[in-house]
Amino acid sequence: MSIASDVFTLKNSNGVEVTFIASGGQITSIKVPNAAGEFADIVIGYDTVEQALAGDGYFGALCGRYANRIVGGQFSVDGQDYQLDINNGPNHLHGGIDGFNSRIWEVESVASDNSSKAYKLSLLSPDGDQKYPGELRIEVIYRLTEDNEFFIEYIAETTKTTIINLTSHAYFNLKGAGTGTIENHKLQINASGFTPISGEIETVTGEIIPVAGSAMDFSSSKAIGTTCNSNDEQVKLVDGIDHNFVIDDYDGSLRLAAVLSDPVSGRNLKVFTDQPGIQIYTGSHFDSSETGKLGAPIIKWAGLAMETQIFPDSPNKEHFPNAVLRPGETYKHTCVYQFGY
Ligand code: FUC
Repeated sequence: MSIASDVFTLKNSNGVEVTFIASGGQITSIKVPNAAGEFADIVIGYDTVEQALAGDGYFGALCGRYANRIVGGQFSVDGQDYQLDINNGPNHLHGGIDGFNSRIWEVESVASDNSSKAYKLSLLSPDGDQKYPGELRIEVIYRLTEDNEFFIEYIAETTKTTIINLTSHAYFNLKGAGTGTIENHKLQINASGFTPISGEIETVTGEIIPVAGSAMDFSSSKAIGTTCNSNDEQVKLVDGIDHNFVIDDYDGSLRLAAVLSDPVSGRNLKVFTDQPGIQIYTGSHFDSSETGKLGAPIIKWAGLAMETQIFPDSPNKEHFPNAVLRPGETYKHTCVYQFGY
């Protein structure tokens, strides 16, 4: 049996190291080199496990049952209405007040070949858990390869028709956690559309609009600060970026979704996924009130979350990708973070 504070480490022969804890499967550090062989911890968070257990709760965590927002916490499946917790303004966010991000996941080492080291994280979510229908069995594989790729592979099955959308919530700062903001980081997203939000409902309106010509245009690599510091209406609503991008050419296969790079350290990060969307979040709610790694305050825009997922509020938007999972089906989701320089 795992306990919340159990710490696990994946390390490859290049010295790349991913550390996580059983609580929320929270990734507590990722150490990667740059071209000069200098290593940095590129995920924001805390210096100690004790702080991680008492802290924010979403840093590096597995989120579910439905990552992101569901308007009013309401949805229906098979003619049955459900009311979930409201824990974020008027909406349900990341599974509500008792999200998977703070559950104790059962962690075991799993057999792997020479080029890949892996752990399996399991969670049994009973029927009615978080007020969702169906008993949900979830397995997540964390796997680090010799090519400096960190795989997150999810599978889940249910006993009753339900909805599901799992994600991982690490915030990256490629210069190193605690060294400043990500304003100078460059971002490129393979998305020609995004799902705009409304200030009134505090999440997506249901529209999908082109990024072309707007502050959300990351079709070519661009400094994140250009967008965060702009007067764009969508940016002003959330003091930065907190938007779902519609990844081009979605067909369920694994493909490149985004590339983040830091001109100062020379490090970069490629995100691959088989999911239709990616929530890009600049950590706009951090207000320096918490002390993070290197003893530095966790400041606004300290890191960038790139959460591969189905779209926000898909259960209430018929034209959005399907988030329904039925008995006998298997939910599958792969996200790969590849570290380079
Ligand atoms: C992200 C954002 C939110 C939120 C949360 C912790 O997924 O969409 O706005 O603050 O993470």
